[in-house]
Amino acid sequence: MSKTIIISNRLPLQISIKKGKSVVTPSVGGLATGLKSFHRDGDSIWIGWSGLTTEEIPEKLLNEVSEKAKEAACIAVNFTEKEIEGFYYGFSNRSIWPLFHYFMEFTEWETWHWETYKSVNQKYADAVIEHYNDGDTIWVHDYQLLLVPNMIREQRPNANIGFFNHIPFPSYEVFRTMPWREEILNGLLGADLIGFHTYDYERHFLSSVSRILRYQVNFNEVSLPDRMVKVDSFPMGIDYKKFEQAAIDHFENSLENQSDLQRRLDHHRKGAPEAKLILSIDRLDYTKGIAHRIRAFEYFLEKYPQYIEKIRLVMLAVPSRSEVPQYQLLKKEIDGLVGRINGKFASVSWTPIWYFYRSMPFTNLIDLYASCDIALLTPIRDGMNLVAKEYVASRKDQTGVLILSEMTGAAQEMNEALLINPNNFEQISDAIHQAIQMPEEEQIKRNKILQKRLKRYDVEKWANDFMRALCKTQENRQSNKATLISDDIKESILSDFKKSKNRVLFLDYDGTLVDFVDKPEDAKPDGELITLITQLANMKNITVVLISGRDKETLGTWWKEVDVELIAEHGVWALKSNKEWRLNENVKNDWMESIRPDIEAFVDRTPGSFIEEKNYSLAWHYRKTDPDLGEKRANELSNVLKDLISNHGLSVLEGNKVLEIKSSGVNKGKAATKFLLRKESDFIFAIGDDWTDEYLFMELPESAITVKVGLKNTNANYYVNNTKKVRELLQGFLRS
Ligand code: GDG
Repeated sequence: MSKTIIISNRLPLQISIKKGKSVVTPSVGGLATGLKSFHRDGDSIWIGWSGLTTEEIPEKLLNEVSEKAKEAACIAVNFTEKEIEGFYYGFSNRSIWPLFHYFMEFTEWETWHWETYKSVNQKYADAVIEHYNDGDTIWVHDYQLLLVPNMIREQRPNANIGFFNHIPFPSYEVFRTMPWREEILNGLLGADLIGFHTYDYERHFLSSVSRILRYQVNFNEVSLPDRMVKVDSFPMGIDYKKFEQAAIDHFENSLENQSDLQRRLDHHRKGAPEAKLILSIDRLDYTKGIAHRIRAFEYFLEKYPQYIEKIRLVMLAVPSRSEVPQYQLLKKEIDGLVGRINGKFASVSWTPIWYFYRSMPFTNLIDLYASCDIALLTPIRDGMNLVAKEYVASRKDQTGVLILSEMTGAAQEMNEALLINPNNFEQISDAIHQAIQMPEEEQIKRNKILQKRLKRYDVEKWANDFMRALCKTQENRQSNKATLISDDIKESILSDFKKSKNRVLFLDYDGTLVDFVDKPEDAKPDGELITLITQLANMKNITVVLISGRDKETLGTWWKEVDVELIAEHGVWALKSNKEWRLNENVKNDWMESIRPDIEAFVDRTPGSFIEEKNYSLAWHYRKTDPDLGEKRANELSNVLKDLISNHGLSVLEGNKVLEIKSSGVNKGKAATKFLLRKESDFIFAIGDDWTDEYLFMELPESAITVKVGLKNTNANYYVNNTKKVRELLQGFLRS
């Protein structure tokens, strides 16, 4: 039976060695907390690091550790201290984490960190392959494993792979500063589906893909030469029922079962029934805006001194990544700030901040959520922020006010919270004031709406939505009309070729025999191609026709020495072997003078674009422009041209990053049909990559073998992935 393989940097459990024995505890953190229920309830295995380095696990306990992991359907991957230093504390947390959260000043680029990141990603991918069976679904998580999707794809080309990024994806302007940006994007594009928390992250990712790799992006799909990759947003939810139930249990708890923390919280409340508790919970991380929060709280106490002794900030900061220098500095800064403010405002019976630097058991977390009147969460950047959702879900009587930074992914779905800019202390202190003053009915009204949404879109729904979308990408792949030329299909084509007496091959040039380049004049045929086409053309009973949109001069010069027939400018001109060019169609070019200035106006306004002038057509190329601007201008120009050409018998052909204006009724399909009228044929083969070749595929007789280059919607029967495969296929004819 097929299963799901979840893979993340850390397993949802933490293994430690105590008194010569391995001890398993659940791990804390957004991802582990969120996915635990999906893993527990479904048929899945989870691959990740146990938290112990190979040096830390005594030889005799190695088996025990992996057995304990297996009991929880987990596969522990082991790494050395050095690997963890370079991969985790290094590239993941000193390069990607700060960059993706817009802390460019903290970003370090160390080559050995990057090299270790690559090799550790490869180890993760290999661990997946070891446990993978055909039909399994693979779900890769988070920024530590950005290269894994493609590393799996290389070994299992047909696998169904999803990737979810739990942190923000930065804007192109920030992302482009990364030295290994192409590798990172290509690594991710190994997936069939890439998910983000918000539409903004999705948009930033797509923009980087189209600008850096220059792949075509249509809405939320990236067209790779051989596959489509879907990109979408799936805002992660929480295990709502778990928090709701925990809050109910909390209030039903008898006095003697209460935790010490709860007793202290209750004691505080009894002593000052009017006083308010403000809660904040995060990992101690510079992205979470903890220092800002403390300063804003100080500002609040100064601006609203009437609340001195009547309010308290309960701050839980969970130790995190303490090996990274920035985190050590942050810890010092927070300790200093808390000390200073407590020193400044405290009285004998009151301290403004209760500060816990530790991780707490789940029940204590609920004690805090249930007892605090306000949650103050002020991240400077945060992919989602689950604490905000958990606080609201734990408010059994629906009172409580959430103050939330608008820089969190959660803010986009939690409009009923008081949204603040974490850099604006004035606004934060006013929001605290507003929260204190907010009537209970209003609190309930807001939380009711929030709870309803959180309950509906919980973590289970999130995971199922993602999985459903991932399955859909697989179905789409299978329903693509054209069939990939497999070895068997290739054999059958070659056998038909062998049996036939009059073979005609129609070969498109750009994007088919050669790859696209920035300037069309640079795409000259290379030596290998010339040899290949010459040998083909010299075979018996064969006519090779190069059929292209290029002008006749260029084609004529490039192929002068080879015995092929040429069809140029989409069918305007034809050249029989070594003879004179003749006009294939009765076309005019007197319209060019009047239309050129309008296209020139677009060239001036669109840097990187240019006009190619052919004998009977004008082409506007925009491959080198900014991709978004290019598409926008192409739409605009296409509209302008429609009006201009209406009375000239012209049409606009939309090719691959080019708009071409030429006489209507001239196309490769018509030209090929004309050619076949004068030529006997019992084997017709046509291959091409863009829209102009679709005319060819549509007009050729049904018995023709038509092949598209790249996986796009097509009228061809078959497809191959790239120009390399085209050449391999043509080599096959030579050997037949
Ligand atoms: C990353 C992204 C994104 C915290 N302290 C304790 C504890 N926790 C639990 C909370 C919550 C989780 O850890 C923290 O999740 P966040 O979402 O707030 O933040 P990150 O760890 O930075 O997570 C984040 C998330 O991934 C999911 O995609 O939202 O933006 O940065 O569930 O309850 N749990 C216990 N004791 C603690 O002391 N038991």
